Amino acid sequence: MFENHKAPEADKILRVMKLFADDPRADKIDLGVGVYRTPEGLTPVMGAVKAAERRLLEEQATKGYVALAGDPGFHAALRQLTFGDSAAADRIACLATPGGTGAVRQAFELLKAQNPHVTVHTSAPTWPNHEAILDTLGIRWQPYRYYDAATGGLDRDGMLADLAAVKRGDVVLLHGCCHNPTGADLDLSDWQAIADSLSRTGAVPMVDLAYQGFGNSLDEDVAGLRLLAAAMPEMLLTVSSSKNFGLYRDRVGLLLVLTETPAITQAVQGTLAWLNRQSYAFPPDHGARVVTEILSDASLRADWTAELTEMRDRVIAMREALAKALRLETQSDRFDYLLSQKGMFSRLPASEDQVAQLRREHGVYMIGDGRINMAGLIEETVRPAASAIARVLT
Ligand code: PLP
Ligand code: TYF
Repeated sequence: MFENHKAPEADKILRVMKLFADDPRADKIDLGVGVYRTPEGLTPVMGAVKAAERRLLEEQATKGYVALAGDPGFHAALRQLTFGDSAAADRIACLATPGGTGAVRQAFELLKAQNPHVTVHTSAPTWPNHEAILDTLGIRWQPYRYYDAATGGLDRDGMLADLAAVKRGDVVLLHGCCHNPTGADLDLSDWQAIADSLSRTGAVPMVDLAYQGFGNSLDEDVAGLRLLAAAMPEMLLTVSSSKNFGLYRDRVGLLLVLTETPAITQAVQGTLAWLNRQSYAFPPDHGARVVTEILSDASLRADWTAELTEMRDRVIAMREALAKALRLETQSDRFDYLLSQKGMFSRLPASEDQVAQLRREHGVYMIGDGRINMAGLIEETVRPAASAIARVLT
């Protein structure tokens, strides 16, 4: 049966990961896949995670099944961390999923079950998996203007013009913070303008949140989505705990669906449980329980917040150091836009060929669209990275 089998094209981010691993050069620099790294180049298990795991090891009495939608304690903990008090809990249905990607997949499955003809509007550009999963499900998607390469910021007028034309019942996909792949974020006045626009058109927002705490702070990074939740009758939110809890491989994610009434929420909750049941039945629980333990215990939570702050500060320091080094290398302010961007990512104005040249001639690895991950830098590599970028891009 598999004689003529053809595999789909590899994920372009994971492809860079493989190329980097296969490069024997000792001075290679990995600005590719979006994971946090310490100055030692490690993606560590966070201290609070280790402590919570030790507790679980000692105290957990059963590994029995929990519930199709996951642990209600986990729902409540992440609901509070993200939405805060911006919307009543009895209007929010929740589904634990394997990672943020699982939440995105189940969100799109829900949209398709609700309306097979729905159109999802995605930022240009967006995380490639958004488009890949939409294509896999046969859901129509349409990019709206978002990134302005000339300024490194938001194309506000273009975005609002495109969003003004979306249809009632369409879905507008937004990044909660630390936009992947550009780092160009919405400020509160942009979020307000989007809320006003959605209220006029009757389109529904879906927010994907994978980097809470990596932008400005845990609360500031969700101020925009909280504004939306307070203003909108309906909204979807997908959350990943991969980055801010460092739980990548444990696969911890949550889909939250805000509806108009508690009765509708209960009906949607039933559909969410069904989506898990017909995919893999029960979602993974270990990482979710670690998150719940950390968020519910004052001391673990304080340790976690402090470590996350350290991670964010390191990413910001590398961003600032790279911008400064590029100023020196290019004798220009051409790359100062990096300073206004948030989170681990920024986008360089590099063609596919220039990206390949940086990789081949300088051992500097980034995604084909010019996306770089600031967490891949350390003090010692900032200058060589900047020098290579300046040489190839000028
Ligand atoms: N959404 C965005 C925008 C991301 O960058 C990521 C990657 O981390 C995810 C969702 C989901 O990640 P994961 O499935 O590893 O939790
Ligand atoms: O954008 C990134 O690099 C991260 C990690 O299929 C990632 O979000 C990359 C590709 C993928 C899943 C996660």
